[in-house]
Amino acid sequence: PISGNAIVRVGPVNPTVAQALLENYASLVLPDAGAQREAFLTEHGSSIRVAVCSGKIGVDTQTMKRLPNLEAIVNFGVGYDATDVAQATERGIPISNTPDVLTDCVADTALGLYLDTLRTLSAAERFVRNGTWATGVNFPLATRASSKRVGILGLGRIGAAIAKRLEGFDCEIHYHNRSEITGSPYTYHPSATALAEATDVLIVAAAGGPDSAGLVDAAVLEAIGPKGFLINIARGSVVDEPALVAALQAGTIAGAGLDVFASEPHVPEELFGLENVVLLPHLGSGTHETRADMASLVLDNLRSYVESGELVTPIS
Ligand code: 8YV
Repeated sequence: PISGNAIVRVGPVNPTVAQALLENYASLVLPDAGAQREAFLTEHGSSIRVAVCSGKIGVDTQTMKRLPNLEAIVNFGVGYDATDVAQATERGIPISNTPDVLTDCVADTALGLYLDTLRTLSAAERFVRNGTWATGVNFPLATRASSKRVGILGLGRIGAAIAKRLEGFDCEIHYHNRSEITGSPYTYHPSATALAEATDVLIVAAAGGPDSAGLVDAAVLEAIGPKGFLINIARGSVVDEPALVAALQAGTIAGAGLDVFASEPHVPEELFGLENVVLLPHLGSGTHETRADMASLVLDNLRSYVESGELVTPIS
């Protein structure tokens, strides 16, 4: 059996999870930074066997090195790119995440951003609230959202759920993925640039991490073009953010809808004054129902590991 002082919470996690960690396990909490963190790692580092973290603050390279007897990482979130996966793999440390339970809500958010960005709904709402409409001015026309050619970058669970929703809008779905998906009804393209060239809207749904970093670069943005849009509900790291800011400022792409950023909660200030971008605070999975399901799955993984040494939803 694994006792509470062999379990550590790294970074903030969902309140239900944080409470259960304390009440059911009397687990430890890694201090955020500085001398306290150092003292904690010196005292407890070698007795820690399980770390519970989130997709935002994971078990990074240095922290993991200081936990020489770490056996498992339980991650709140489907994405685990904040954790040093390479080191975990090398040391044989399994990681669990929270797939499936958040797919619908993240896909719904993608659709919300898609409609908002093309139809400029948030800008229109500001136009009413700030009294401009009342002065007799007409709100500018937007872009049709139905019947577009949409490219999904990363056709995993979430990408497929987005595609399914877009079929309801009579969109033509194209995708690029690490490998072509046998039997997929959608059109495959061998690169992100080719996908962007063939479509009106590029939706990023790829996992974060070193393999996808900067995948949407200046060349892909150029392929999106002045009439094309970018939607990102995945990770800010997948997009070259300075290149995106430049493209939005210059109008070399028509617009973007972003739920994620390179260095959250920091959003490039240049974007605040632009009307061709919709900005959300990484709320993709943020509903009462889904967060409760994610918390349950995190606690199921922890309980199972503590009791049997097996995670319920390990990453493959
Ligand atoms: C979470 C997410 O809010 O699941 C993910 O990968 O990005 C979000 O659902 C986040 O990871 C929680 O920290």
